[in-house]
Amino acid sequence: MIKPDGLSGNYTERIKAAILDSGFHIVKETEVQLDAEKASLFYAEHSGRSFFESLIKYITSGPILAMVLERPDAIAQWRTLIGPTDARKAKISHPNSIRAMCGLDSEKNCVHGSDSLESAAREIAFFFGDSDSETVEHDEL
Ligand code: 3AN
Repeated sequence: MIKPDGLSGNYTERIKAAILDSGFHIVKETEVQLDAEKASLFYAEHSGRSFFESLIKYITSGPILAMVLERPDAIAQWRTLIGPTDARKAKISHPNSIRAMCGLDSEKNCVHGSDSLESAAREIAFFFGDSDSETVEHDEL
C-alpha cells in the first residue's frame, strides 16, 4: 500500500519503478480514500497502541493506493525493499529502500507491507474481496 504521503508527494511512479525493478508483478491496484471506520478495521491489531489515533488520522488524510504484488518470497522481499518501519532509521541503514526515499518517521513511512501470508490474505480481501485471499494462499504454499 502506498500511503497518503506517498501519493501526495508524487512518489507513485518511482515506487512502482522500484517494485518492477525488484521483480514484482503488480497484479491488481486500486486507489481508495479510507474513512476512520475502515482504517480502524485495517489497523485493528494496533488499536491499543498510543499512536493509534494519530495513525488513523494520517492514513485517512488522503487517498491510498492498494496493490497486490506477486513474486517468489514476496512478503520478505517486499519488506526488504520498503526498509524499516522508522523512515529515519531507513535513511541510515537502508538508504536504497522505499521508506528512505519517501518516508519521514515511524508513522509517516509512505508504504505498508503485509507481514505474513495470513495478513496478506486478510489485507487483499479487505481491499479486493475474498476470492483473491484464497488464491494467494494457495499459490504461496
Ligand atoms: P510496518 O508498517 O513496518 O509493518 P507496523 O505494522 O508495526 O509496521 O505498524 C503499522 C503502522 O503503524 C506503521 N506503518 C506506522 O505508520 C505506524 N506505527 C508503527 N509504529 C509506530 C510508532 N512507534 N509511532 C507512530 N506510528 C507507528
